[in-house]
Amino acid sequence: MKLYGEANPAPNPRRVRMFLAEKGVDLPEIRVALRKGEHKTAEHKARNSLGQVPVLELDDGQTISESVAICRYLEALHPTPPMFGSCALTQAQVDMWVRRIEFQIMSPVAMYWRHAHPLTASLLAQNNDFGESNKPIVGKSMLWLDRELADGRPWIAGEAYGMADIVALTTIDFAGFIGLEVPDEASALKAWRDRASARPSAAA
Ligand SMILES: N[C@@H](CCC(=O)N[C@@H](CS)C(=O)NCC(=O)O)C(=O)O
Repeated sequence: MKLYGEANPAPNPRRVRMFLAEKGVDLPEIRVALRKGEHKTAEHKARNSLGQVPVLELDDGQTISESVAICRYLEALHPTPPMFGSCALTQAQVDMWVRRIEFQIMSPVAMYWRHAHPLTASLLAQNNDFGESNKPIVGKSMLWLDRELADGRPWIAGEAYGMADIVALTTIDFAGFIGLEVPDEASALKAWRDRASARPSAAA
């Protein structure tokens, strides 16, 4: 089994590396240079028709795309420690939070990145006004997550660190890289980020 990914700050391949680090599982990763367009070659599109990373390639050549789906597959192979919840309730809570982070924070971050950031300007016809319009949405969503975390729970989906924390940390770190910082007043979110960043897996 091997991964196709890209170096940080690319957030989606980092999710899988962090997940593997939490599990203590080692997998080779082949880097697909996004800046050189290697993800849009026929060779990579044969692995993922959307031309994106990460991709997990199984020993028989089958491939799985989408970072959360890859982690789900790896969770089934390596169930301990559980990263997608350990009972019906916590499993649903992890799913709920993964989807919330993706829709509420990752989507506007991605739209800002694609449509307003100079590093993507040569890759598509940007709509700068639309891109910029996502900036306040990201701030508002981060403040929403901060209010959620102000109840004192240690991790996003509750008592256990898991996939929702990985999706959130990779998203928030990437947002910072492109200039969308966590608002100063978001003290619970910043405290959560410090806890999550202190785990060895954050270095992945
Ligand atoms: N929903 C996908 C998103 C994958 C994605 O957007 N990956 C980025 C790198 S972090 C990429 O390949 N971007 C190039 C592109 O979309 O053309 C996942 O979770 O894996």
